[in-house]
Amino acid sequence: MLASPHLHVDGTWVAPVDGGTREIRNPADGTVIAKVDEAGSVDVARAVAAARRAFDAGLWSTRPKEERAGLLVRVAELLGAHRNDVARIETLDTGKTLRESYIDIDDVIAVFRYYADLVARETDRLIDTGNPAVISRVVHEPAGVCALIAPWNYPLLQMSWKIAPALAAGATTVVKPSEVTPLSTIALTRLIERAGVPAGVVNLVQGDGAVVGAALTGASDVDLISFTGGASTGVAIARQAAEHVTRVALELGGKNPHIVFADADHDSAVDAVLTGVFLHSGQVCSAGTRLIVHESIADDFVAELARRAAGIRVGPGMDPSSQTGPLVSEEHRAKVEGYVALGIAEGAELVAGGRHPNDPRLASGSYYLPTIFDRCRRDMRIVQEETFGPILTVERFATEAEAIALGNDTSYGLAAGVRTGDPDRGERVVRALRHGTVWLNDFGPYTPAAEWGGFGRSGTGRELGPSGLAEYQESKHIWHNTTPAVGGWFSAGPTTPER
Ligand code: TXE
Repeated sequence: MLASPHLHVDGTWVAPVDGGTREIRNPADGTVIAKVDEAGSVDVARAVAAARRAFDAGLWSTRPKEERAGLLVRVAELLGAHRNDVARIETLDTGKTLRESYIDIDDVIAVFRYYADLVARETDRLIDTGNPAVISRVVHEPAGVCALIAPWNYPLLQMSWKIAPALAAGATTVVKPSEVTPLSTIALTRLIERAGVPAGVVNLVQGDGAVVGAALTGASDVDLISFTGGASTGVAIARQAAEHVTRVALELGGKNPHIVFADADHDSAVDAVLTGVFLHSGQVCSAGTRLIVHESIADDFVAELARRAAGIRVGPGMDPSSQTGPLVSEEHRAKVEGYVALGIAEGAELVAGGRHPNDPRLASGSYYLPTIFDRCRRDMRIVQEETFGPILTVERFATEAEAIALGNDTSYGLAAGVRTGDPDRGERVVRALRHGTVWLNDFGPYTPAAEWGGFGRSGTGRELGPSGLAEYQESKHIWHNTTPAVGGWFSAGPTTPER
């Protein structure tokens, strides 16, 4: 599918020195779709050294911002020209529907264009010190060598949220996609190369987290790590980074509440709850996996959700009639099944799904039916832990204060949704929720211009928006005295009485 070799170091596609190869499977049917070269620790060291050399030589960091912006625009144009190929790759690799892959690519194009525009408009910050002889300004400089590590649920999108601002800032990078879904990142690296990025600015290594990821995040020449993935991996990376006082930005998922008040518009609320949790079979960090619904409407609301969930067409992502695809792998499906068994054991009431589809045509893929648990309690693990699968839990509330308390009762804090017909209540509740994104009468959309990231265990730092660029920059204060004169601190006579 994508010709080997698959490692990109110092502007050249190279075979691994001490790595191996991995079979990449299509989760829709288990077939092998590619054999990908994987790095060993020597390959990682070479990639980091190439990024270091490129950075220290100023190959990219010293280029005018207009030139950096121009490269990002060319990447956006190339992605547009190769939209069909890249969408196909993403669907075969992740299992998501082709329609979703097209949406991802269009979002990625928008992100490259956004950062091109943002960096082109960036100016120094002038500070009035009160001294007319001094020009004081804060300038932005690239953070240095950046290790960019992405997960498998939105491989192209999550990586682009990192690569686009890193390149805009003038940083150099070593990129590591998930070993489960490396293909679209290989394609993107080829397009960035074609767009004319200097050698050594974007280096690509493949491989598993324990070997390749850890070698990358432990490298002393890495100045910044940007990671999206599981919470326990994020903790391990932060610990490792502390050794070299490396900057770290973490996006670690969520357990996201969707609060529905009795005065919400019923049909759009049902629709939003279904889409919020079952899109991409729940493999979304901001999925609305916790329905918190007013007790007066809960029975009807849940019955309607269960009826609609049973009608969702699960199938191969390449089949246009599929509404959602398989889980990313057999291993991941086993984890999701474990959570369903746990929910039953904890006493939640299974009202939809809870099993593989019966359709024999889906038997060789890692499919799982949209699943709903009613009568859940906040102390259940199924309510507190990120299952990353198509599982909705339902809790009921009586008062607004209770809804807020439930919505904040999570160690995560990535995203939340609120549905109400009362604007005053809406404003009160969205302000009270401790989450990085809160949707009022909507669920899921984002814009490249607005920050994305989490409170609590959902991570540190922000992607997208101006903060997403600042993540890859250092601030430098330049104090310029235009009329230097003798200060006189030591040359004048004593200013205080002798002791
Ligand atoms: O993630 P990992 P996994 C959640 C979700 C899922 C769980 C585990 O709940 O079930 O995380 O998924 C690399 N040093 N999310 O196992 O292991 C790894 O190779 C450096 C939430 O896939 O965190 C991959 O490139 N790197 C999430 C990336 O980290 C390491 C999206 C993510 O892998 C490493 C996906 C190490 N020690 C899963 N170990 C979200 N926030 O959107 C692994 N990696």
